Amino acid sequence: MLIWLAEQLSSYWSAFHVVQYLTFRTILSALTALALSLWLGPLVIDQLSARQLGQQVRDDGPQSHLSKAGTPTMGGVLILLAVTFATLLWARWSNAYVWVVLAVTLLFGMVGWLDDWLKISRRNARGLPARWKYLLQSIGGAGAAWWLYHYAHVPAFDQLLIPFLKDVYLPLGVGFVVLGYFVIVGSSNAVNLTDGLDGLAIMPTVMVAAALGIFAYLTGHAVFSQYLFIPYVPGAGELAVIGGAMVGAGLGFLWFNAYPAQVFMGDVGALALGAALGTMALIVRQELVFMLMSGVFVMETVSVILQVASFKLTGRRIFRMAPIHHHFELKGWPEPRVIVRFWIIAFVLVLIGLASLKLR
Ligand code: 57M
Repeated sequence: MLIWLAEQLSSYWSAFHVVQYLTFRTILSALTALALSLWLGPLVIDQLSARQLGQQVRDDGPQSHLSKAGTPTMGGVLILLAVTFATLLWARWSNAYVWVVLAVTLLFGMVGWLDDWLKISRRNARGLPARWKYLLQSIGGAGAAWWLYHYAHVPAFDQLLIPFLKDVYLPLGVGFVVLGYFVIVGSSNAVNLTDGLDGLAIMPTVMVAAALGIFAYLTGHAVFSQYLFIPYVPGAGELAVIGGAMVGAGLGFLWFNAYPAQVFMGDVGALALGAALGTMALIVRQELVFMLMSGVFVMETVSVILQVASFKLTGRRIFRMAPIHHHFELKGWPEPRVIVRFWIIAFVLVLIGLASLKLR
């Protein structure tokens, strides 16, 4: 919105031209979202507490979690408010990719909100029935992928880029829609599974969002994309503004979610953020690099799949408890140690993902 205003004002004062620069708007988007979430955080937490929107904690989990019962949840509302506001303020409204990412984020946020609300109002840990949750997520994921496939008349949307190799692509065709569905829905659920310790999901989300913002900037730039041998997707650069907003809002949320957490994000935050990352990764055509950078989310998901499969097939557990962060807790690691070590893993993976820009 402000870019439109600045364009009108720049004929009076040329300094307003600076607002046209994507890097400038990305930084301001991050700072706006950060300031907003820090400012609104205490208000939202107070409101959630006043309405008794506190977490129900399952009694079959690690004992250390029982004391977390009643911590306000649905703090993801704060993240979504900050991301949406900062994006609308600093992004170009004429860019369709921005609207797709925002729409997917808010749709998955609504699914999560419904789930959280049912859990809290019924005062038990079971919310929206799984089949409804997956149906709504599937409509959102497949719808977004289908729209992108038809809207983006860019050759890169027919190809899966293989990282670390020069000019190696797998043909996708309409398979893009299937891939897109799995990336969006998978990423949404993976972040949700990871969100089980204070700050565990939000910090890797911030790191991956920052990296995808960099990919978006380069992918939307005709010269840089050609120089780096990455796909050129006109208009994708604008997603850097959303990436910036996610970084700012995520750090603002972490301020309150840091151990010992004053608020949890709830499904409204986790499902939305995961879907947003997946959609951005699709548009910048970096699905495999995204999976690598999201290694912590992937590891958490794989631990659940292995645990469930092993338990069903052999009656034995591989981990003391899945997702894997519970395994380490039950081994006696203090919660902050698990969290920070997982952050370090995420950081290293994001660096390797960024290195794929040059190593090929
Ligand atoms: C939701 N929710 C947290 C909070 C957060 C298939 C199965 C593996 C699914 C899995 C599951 O339900 N996962 C998704 C995880 C919950 O946090 C809420 O949920 C939101 C995110 N969706 O924002 O609102 C609890 O996590 C803790 N927490 C923090 N800090 C945070 O910042 O400490 C969350 C955020 C909170 C709080 O304690 O109450 C959760 O873990 O429930 N199920 C499981 O994770 C369960 N695992 C399991 O059943 N494992 C079995 C299976 C796989 C065979 C096994 O290993 O044997 C465990 N979860 C819990 N207790 N809580 C087991 C028992």
